[in-house]
Amino acid sequence: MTNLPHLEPIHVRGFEFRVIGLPLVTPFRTSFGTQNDRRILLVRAITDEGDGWGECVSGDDPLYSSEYVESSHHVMLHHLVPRLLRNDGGPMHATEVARLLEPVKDHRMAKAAIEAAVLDAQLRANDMPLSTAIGSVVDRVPSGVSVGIHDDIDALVRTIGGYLDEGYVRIKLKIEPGSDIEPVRVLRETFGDAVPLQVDANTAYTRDDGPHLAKLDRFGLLLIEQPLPEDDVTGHAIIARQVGTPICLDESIVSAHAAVDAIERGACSIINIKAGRVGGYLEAVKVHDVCQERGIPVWCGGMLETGIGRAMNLALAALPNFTITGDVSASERFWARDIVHDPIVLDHGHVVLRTGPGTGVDLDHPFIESVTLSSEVVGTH
Ligand code: NPG
Repeated sequence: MTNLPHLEPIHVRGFEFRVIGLPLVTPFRTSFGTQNDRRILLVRAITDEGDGWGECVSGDDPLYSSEYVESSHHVMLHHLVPRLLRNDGGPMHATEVARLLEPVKDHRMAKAAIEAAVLDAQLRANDMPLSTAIGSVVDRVPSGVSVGIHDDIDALVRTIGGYLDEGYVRIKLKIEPGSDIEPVRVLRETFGDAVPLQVDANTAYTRDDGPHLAKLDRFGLLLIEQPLPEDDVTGHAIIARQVGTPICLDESIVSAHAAVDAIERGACSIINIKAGRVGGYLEAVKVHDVCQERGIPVWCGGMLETGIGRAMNLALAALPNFTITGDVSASERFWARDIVHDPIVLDHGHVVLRTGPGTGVDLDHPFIESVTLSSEVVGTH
């Protein structure tokens, strides 16, 4: 349940698209590749009532999903924005954005970023924090960290030891065939069974790998995330019957509808929610709700967001059915300098929600300008 229907509408006049480039503090390796830096498409909604900002989580390359920075930019410019500006600056609610964009197939990360910008603008105009609007129930959430694949297990142990010393309360380790059972065994041996640990395969296994993945059962992991390709929901149901560790889906869950389908087919007992992957924060709340109704716990995923996306993720992760610690780490886990003045910091293993209107973040405009690769404004002024 959101409080959004009661807000005053805004009048959207145009959008700014700004691509920035930021180096990662350390390379991040997943089963689909290694990332050293990141281009990020920021979206500014320009309204009569003031600006709002959203962040698109599309990557540089179409490796996590089919979307990437240029595809998102193109579809926003040529297909999404024209649909939103059709009513010529007439009154608009953020809750209408998804319906107006619905005829365009997929491109959920692009839609999510546009909706986030409009939502931020409308919430700021109404002086309401995102957390209040979507029904957050806590003001801080426990913080988990995602750790990339390491060739050198000693280096992996050092990395994870450092994160545990910083206070992270849960570790997620990326795995792929050839780098799975052994690193998990060494981590358990080094840090003990009490450390909350889970693994993420990012679709790197096949339907035949159930018996292999079952070898992870003895390590008491919280979950195994997305072992099979995103379109193989039935395959996940097969794996879920062969493996004792709970199966969690990420890439396969592109909407509340997909979540219900996967749950009904027995493909997962836990769901990772990422607003970008499901087409927006409002759809993410719906995914949360359908999971809650079916007794399926959820956690908040991350997509290497800057402070804008991180602040929005925190509000989402504070909903009641987010009972599993998420990838809501501090800004400095990925960025030497965030694009907001008040970066997300770790506080005794927790991260604190923003309390200001909208996303609640204060953008560091001079820094954003200095890392801008391109920018353009579309619409009327
Ligand atoms: O904490 O922001 C974060 C990163 C968490 O591992 C993480 N994200 O597959 O969930 C994932 C992975 C990812 C990152 C996927 C970037 C796609 C792009």
